[in-house]
Amino acid sequence: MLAPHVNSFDREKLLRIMLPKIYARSIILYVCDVANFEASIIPEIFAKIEKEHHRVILVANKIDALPAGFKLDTLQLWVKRQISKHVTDVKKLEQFHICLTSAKKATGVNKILTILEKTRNSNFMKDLNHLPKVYVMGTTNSGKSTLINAMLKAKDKKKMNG
Ligand SMILES: Nc1nc2c(ncn2[C@@H]2O[C@H](COP(=O)(O)OP(=O)(O)O)[C@@H](O)[C@H]2O)c(=O)[nH]1
Ligand SMILES: [Mg+2]
Repeated sequence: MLAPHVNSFDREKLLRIMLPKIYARSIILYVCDVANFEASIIPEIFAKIEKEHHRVILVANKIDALPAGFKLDTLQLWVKRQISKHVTDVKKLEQFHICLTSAKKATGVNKILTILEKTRNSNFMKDLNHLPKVYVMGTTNSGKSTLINAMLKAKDKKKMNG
């Protein structure tokens, strides 16, 4: 969505146009590149998430690119700590699910589908007067397109297996 080289004027303008269009009580799939985590965070989006009622699936993508033997438990904790730097109210961390994925190798994708399904059927999304909205966000090259394709494939596979 936003490349790091987008100059600040364009960036502000883009965010100003785009952020108000997000429906309240939505699901936000926020895709980060684990190898470039800090640069994958768009603070304005985090501020928006915190102000409104959304559920966030923080996707820490490209785990296949980590050095062999990297402990995923440790990574999960590390990601949580990084997010906590970007929210002012720690209680808001409860809105976040953290999913470690490799969109390229389709690792961790089923967990996202399960969370999406549970959230869609939960009280959180009850009585909406529009279809539930899911937004896929993240900086350029974090893997959004690859993830969407992997999710569609995994969903087809699930359907075929009944
Ligand atoms: N190693 C690795 N590369 C990935 C992964 N997901 C995406 N990529 C690569 O990252 C680049 C950007 O991916 P893309 O889905 O186009 O990102 P987008 O700009 O967010 O839509 C492409 O070269 C992808 O092949 C992943 O899980 N692991
Ligand atoms: Mg893309």
